[in-house]
Parts: sequence; structure tokens; C-alpha cells
Amino acid sequence: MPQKPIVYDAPTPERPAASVEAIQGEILERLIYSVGKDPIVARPHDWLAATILAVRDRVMDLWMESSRETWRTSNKRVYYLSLEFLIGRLMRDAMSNVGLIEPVRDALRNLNVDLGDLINLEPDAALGNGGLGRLAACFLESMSSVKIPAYGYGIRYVHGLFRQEMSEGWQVELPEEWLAHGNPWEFERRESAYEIGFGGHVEPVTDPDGTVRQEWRPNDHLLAVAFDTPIVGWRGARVNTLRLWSAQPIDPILLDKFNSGDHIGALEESARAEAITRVLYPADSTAAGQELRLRQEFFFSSASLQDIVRRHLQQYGDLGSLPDKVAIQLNDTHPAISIAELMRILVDDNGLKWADAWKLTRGTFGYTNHTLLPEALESWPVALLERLLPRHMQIIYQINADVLAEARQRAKFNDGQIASVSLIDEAGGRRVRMGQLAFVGSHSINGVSALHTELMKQTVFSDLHKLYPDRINNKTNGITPRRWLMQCNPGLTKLIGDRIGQGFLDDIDLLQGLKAHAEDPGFQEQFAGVKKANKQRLAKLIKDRTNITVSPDALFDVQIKRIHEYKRQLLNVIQAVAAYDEIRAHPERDYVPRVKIFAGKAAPGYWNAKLIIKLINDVAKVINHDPAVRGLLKVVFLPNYNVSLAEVIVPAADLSEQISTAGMEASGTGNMKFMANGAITIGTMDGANVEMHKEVGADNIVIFGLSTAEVNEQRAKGIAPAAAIEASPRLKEALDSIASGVFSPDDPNRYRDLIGGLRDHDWFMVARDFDAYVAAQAEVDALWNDKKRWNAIAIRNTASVGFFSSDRTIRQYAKEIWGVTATPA
Ligand code: T68
Repeated sequence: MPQKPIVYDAPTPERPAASVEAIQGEILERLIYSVGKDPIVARPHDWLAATILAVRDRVMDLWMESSRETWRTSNKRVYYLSLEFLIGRLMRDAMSNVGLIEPVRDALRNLNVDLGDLINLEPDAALGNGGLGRLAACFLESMSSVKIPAYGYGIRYVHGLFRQEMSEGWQVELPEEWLAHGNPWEFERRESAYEIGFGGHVEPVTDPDGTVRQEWRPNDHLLAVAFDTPIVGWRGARVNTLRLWSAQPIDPILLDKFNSGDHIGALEESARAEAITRVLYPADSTAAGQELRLRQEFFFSSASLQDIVRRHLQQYGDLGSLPDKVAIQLNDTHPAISIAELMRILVDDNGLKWADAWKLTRGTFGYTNHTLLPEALESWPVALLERLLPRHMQIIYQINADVLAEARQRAKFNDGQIASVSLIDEAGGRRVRMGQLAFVGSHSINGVSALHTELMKQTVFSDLHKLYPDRINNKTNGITPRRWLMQCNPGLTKLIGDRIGQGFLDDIDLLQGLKAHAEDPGFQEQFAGVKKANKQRLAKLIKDRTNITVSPDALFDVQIKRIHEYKRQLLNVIQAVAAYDEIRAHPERDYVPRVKIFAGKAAPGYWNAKLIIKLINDVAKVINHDPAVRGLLKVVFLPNYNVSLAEVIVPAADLSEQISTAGMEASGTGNMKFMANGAITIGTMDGANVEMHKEVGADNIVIFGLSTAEVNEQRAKGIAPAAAIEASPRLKEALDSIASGVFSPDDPNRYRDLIGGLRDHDWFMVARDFDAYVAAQAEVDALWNDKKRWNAIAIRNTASVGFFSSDRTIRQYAKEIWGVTATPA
């Protein structure tokens, strides 16, 4: 049956969304003709696939038009290279951005299918670990929304981040299978396949004109095949492409081997190739350091660069205009080998002179740094690079020679400074430092919050900053308000619209208008009513998943993020123990009923992080079952934290825990999501908290703890935590009870070493910040008891979130780094 053409009807006030009848017909058509199912026997997954396909159809015209426009106008394109895109579910996002939620809901209802059920059936695309991957996803949506021609380039992992289950309170990792039912969003582009080489040797070749070129002769080849997903912006402003690479063998089967009876050996090449894109490394904030990881990095960098260069040559026919028409942003150092790969393509494959190629390369790349943690700074053994990528190693040496010569001659660097800017770390086995490579090969190096950017200048890149003082700049992170306010909190979105009008949907800064209503008792009541409904929904989810009953009237105190010592979930759980001790010792006092909610995954090899999860669960078991607590305190650990779970938890939070050791959280983005949804932040002066404090005002955020300078001083002077512990009887009591096995009677020594670390060095300042944290929590209790004040502060938080929209962040990248014009939304 010929398909009828579907005319796109972008839902603006002038062009309302398509009719329910039309959508209904399209879903049925997809179910029958694409999924191949009779409606009478279709299962939920079939309806999901049919609905996604119908929604996808409705963005196709716009997708093609977006691409045509970029060709027509010769606009500059942005390429965002990231090993992670934590995009979560796509269907609600896409429907909401083109105004299809209600028509699709009605259409499905007519077909006896519930849209909510389908939304919950869609698997999360968990192609990332945490903040870095989610930032890439928010940026993709914002780039479409503010009309920037952009591509995201990454890896199509077969298994995204592991599924977390609890076994007696311990984290267990299980494989994640987001592709189990197929992926209706993606288009496989077999024609966009590139050969990727590894290993082999480098050979000098003499051209007919006598010039000598280096040519890389890899001895191992595989294919990178593109899978494209449309990313639609708000009100269909633009549709960009997320292009994910999948590794495939050049020869799917070695027939010689097969025919000689070696049936397994015949498939070996296939298995080896596919291994590259099979799993996402689950290490967050640490360098993975394994050969397969380097293969992943080069695989996707090379495929992306080949694709970018091909497209550029096709349109412009000349590589000299690369920096005018192409901006490549490196999301951390994971794609930094791209710099050497572009140099190889320019010099070896296209015959450019080294100096010209270097200028083009530097003009094209920008690099975003996401961490100062030494263990997260990537470096690769020279020997490994020489074996896997011999030509790239030569190129890195040449770049290094040029940089060091410049440092000595122009900047008069001494030996210490030379060692610090060198791309080669000579101490303890020679290694290539990817941060240094990314820095010298980029015209812009940015941090992700004001504080983080300053610390970058003072610490990891201090000497490179001296050598190139105009390269480091700040781009404070943001979140997309579409997913993190409008879609996850429709109740609040409606309430805001009713009060200040719908304009904030298109201009988030208009939320400021809510400030005038912060003290209005009627509005406060409605605002609190929305929060209550969200808390009821979360309470039900908690009951379903953990069998713990919590009261939606209690204060929901939430810390959800990766488990890491610097993020200090330990500080939070020790405070829970101290609160528990106090309730038992002083039953006569008044207490604010609290539910402490935790969620987050630990890297599988990070023992202390896994132990902290177990501790939270052990503490929860004791506190939740002690009748003396009378329900005044509950502790909940929700398993398998992911984007979809965050979308339920964030709108229901009263208190947002952002309590990292000052100087260690580059930015944080969870803090911004809570702020948008009217939670009050308790936090340290770290990362973007500093800017939140400025935006919302000191009276509307609860700040505590040592500053970055004070943390550094404690560490530098070797000030021991003992004094802080001695001075705080409640800390001492809590630590003693945990260390002595009160919460782990089955294994009394389980937490001895963990607590021992706090008594010994306390690198993360848990003991030294403890009393300040307890005092800050008391401040929170006092605010909670003054409901008018609490509600006013919560409203002011939502009102002040505009600065933290990723649209603002992206506009700054566009203007200050990429040199592309973002059309105002
Ligand atoms: C996070 N980094 C920062 N890293 O910790 C966070 N690392 O402060 C910031 O808000 C966020 O980036 C966005 O800028 C990460 O999430 C990783 O996930 C990671 C993954 C692999 C290797 C190293």
C-alpha cells in the first residue's frame, strides 16, 4: 500500500498539532505495515514500537529540512564528540517538543492503549555514567532548540550502564539490554561506513614530485557503521542528528576457516570487532586505563573525523576552510586522539604542510574539562600507543616538540615548567597525557563552573595557562528545562503557566516573574499541593520497589548521584545515624519527620563506594525497624538509579543534598534539576552551587562547610581530623557505633576500615565538616517548621533557575567558542 505523505504540522499557536484521528491512523498504519502486527494480537511492545514510529514520522520532514537548510545556507556545523550520551527515554521528549502528547494520548485511548504505560515501557538509553553523559544529552536537545546545526557523535554500545540490583544491601551489577526489543528510533546507515585501522607500521612514501610522506599501514581493520537518531528541539525548532558508531568486522565470516571445520575460529574476527562497541565502561571519574578503552576512543574518533572531513569536502571541496565551517567540541579527553587523527588526515592523506594543518586543527577543536581529580586524568603508555597507533604516536611527538620549543623560546620556561606542559609524562613509565594533548590542540579550553575554571587555571593547567593565557574560559553547565521541568513536572508547569502565563516555555528567564508571587498564600498553597502530589507518587514507587512505607508529609531529603567519596554520601548517612541516636536519647524533643532518600551506582571496582551503599542499607534496616524512632526518620536506598528514576524523584524532593568536599565537584547538574523543581539546596561552596547561591540569594539556600582554600590548607598542613572528632560528641558516638558493628552485627568489622579512614586522614573532610553540616540541617528543620518561609524559598528557587538552562550554556558555547549564531528561540 502506498504510504500517504505526512505533512508536518509544527504545533505553534498558529499551527496546532495534528488531529487525533490522523495520529490514530498513523499509529495503526505503523503497527500493521512496519511492526507487522494485527491490532487484535499486538502486545504492549508492539504498540510502543508503532507509536514511536508514528512520532518519528512526524519529525522526518523537519529533519530533512534542517539538514537541507544547513547545506543551502553554508552555515557552520557543530560536532559534539562524546563517549557518552545519557539520553534516557526519547518518546515523551520528542512528543512534548512537537506538541503531540495530548493527541497521541487520545489516539491511543481510542485504541484501548494507555500512553503512560507505553512511556514507562520504553527502555532508558543509558549510554553514559553520570553528569558528563547527561550533559551531552541536554546539550543535544538545546542545540536543536536554539537552532544550531549540530551532530552528536558517540558509540552505540550494545550494553549501556549496568543494571543495579541489591542483594542483602550489596550492589550487584547485571547487564543492561536496551536493544532487546529493537530500537525504533534509529536508522542504520550502511552507506556511511568507514574503515578503522589499528596496529601495523608507518612507511615513508615518495610522491612523484619527490616529496616524502609518512603513510600508516595498519594490520588490523574493522568497520564503523553509523546509526542515526533524530533529536528534535523545542516546538520542532530544528532536528539534529545523534550519530552513534557500531563496530563490525570487514569479513563477517572467514569462509576458509569455516570450510576447514574451524567453525568458531571462523567467527573470531567478527567477535573481536564487535567487542569494541559492546559495553560502556562503568568507571566514572576514573581513567579506565585498558586497551579496549583506547580502542573505543580511537574507533569513534576516527569514524567521526572521517565523516566530518568527507562532508566538508563534499560541500566545500577544500580543507582550508575547515575552522570556518566546522567546530568540534571534545567532551573531556576521551576523544582527544581526534587531534592526532585530524593531523594525520590533513598531512598524510591530503598533503597539507604540517604548520598549516596545525593551524586548521587548533582552529577547529575546543576541549571541555570535567574534572580535576588526578585519578581521572587520562594518560596512555607510550608503548601501547606505539603498538596500536604508531603514526599517531609520531604525530604526538612532533606536536610535543613544537610546543616545548615554543615554551622554551617564547615563554622562557624552566625545566620544571617544561615537564609540566609536556605531552609525555616521563615519571614512572612514559605516558601520553591526553589533557595536555587536548589543550595544545584546541583554541578553547573550558571548565564547567566558575569555580572549577579558576581551579583549572591554578592547578592541572597552570603552566599551559601561562603559555596560552587566552585559551581557558568558563561555560557553566546547564540542564534542559523541557525534560527537567516541563515533562517531569507537568503539575508545576501548569501551575506556573496559570500564574505568569505561558511565555516561560519559550523564555525561561520569565520564571523570574514568580518571585512576585513567592509570598502569596494562595500560590504557596498551590505550589505545596503540586509538591505533595509528586511526593505521593514517589512514596508509592518507594513502597513498590523497596517495600518501605514513607509519609508524603515528611521532609523528603534527597541525595541521588554516582556514589563517590568526594560526593560524601558518607557524611549524609553518618548524620542520619547521629539523628537516630538523638531521637532515641531524647524522645521528648520535637523532630521534623524526615525521609532520607539515596540512589546511585558505584563503579564496580570501587570498593569504598560499594561499601557506602551497603552501609546506607544496613543503617536503613536498623532505623526503619526501630519502634523508638516512631517513623520520625526513614532511610531509603532506591536501586538502579537512572534518568527515568530521576524524573520521578526530582519533582518530589524537598531538600537537595549537594555536599561534595569543596573544590572537588566540577559543577554538578543534579543541583540545577532540583532547583527548577522547587527543592531547597543544602550544599557546600563547590561547583555550580557557588553560582546558585549567587542567583537565588544567600537567604534561599543553606550553605555550610569548609571552603576550597580551607580544604587545601587542612591538607597542606596535614591537620589531623582527630581534633574535630574529639570536639564533637555526636560525631564520635556515630562513628563508634558504625565502626563497632551496631549496624552490621553479622559482620562487626565491616565498616572498621571505612571509619578508620575518617579517623586517620579524612581526605574528604567528612569529620571536619560534620558539625557544620548538622547545624545546617538544623537550619533546614527550622525553615521546614515555618511553612510560609519554606514555600517562599522553594518558589524563589524555581524562579531563579533560568541561568541554569542549557539553552544559555549552549548560546555561550556558540558565541564564544564555536563562532556559530544561535537563532533566538
Ligand atoms: C561530571 N563528570 C562532573 N565524569 O563530576 C560533574 N569520567 O561535576 C559535572 O557536573 C559533570 O561532569 C558535567 O560537567 C563525570 O560525569 C564521568 O562520567 C566520567 C566518565 C568516564 C571517565 C571519567
